[in-house]
Amino acid sequence: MFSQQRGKALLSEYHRKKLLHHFHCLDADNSGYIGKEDAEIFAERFAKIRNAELGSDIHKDLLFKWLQIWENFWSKADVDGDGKVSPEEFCQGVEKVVSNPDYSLSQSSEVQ
Ligand SMILES: [Ca+2]
Repeated sequence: MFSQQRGKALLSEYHRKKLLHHFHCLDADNSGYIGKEDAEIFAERFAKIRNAELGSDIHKDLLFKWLQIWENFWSKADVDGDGKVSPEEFCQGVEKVVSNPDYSLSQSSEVQ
């Protein structure tokens, strides 16, 4: 779980804007939050790209994968546990990963 980390701005304004752009791309239903339903929408979109019927094996497989992404990545930034990730939580979650030396993401050195 991510814990709150206030008063520590590791990300520049530039990176924050980039992150918020990513956030809005992931907010598929434009609710202002990233949630499980956005993962479901992505699964539908990807199924359509592959001309797969909703409910087909391809769609089910995509849905499973997108829900895994939600469970294993996006939902980790849900600090207050309301089941959705706000833009602020999203930025804080990324800051947390970037500032954690135990994470060895290949791009982490660029974001400093
Ligand atoms: Ca939340």
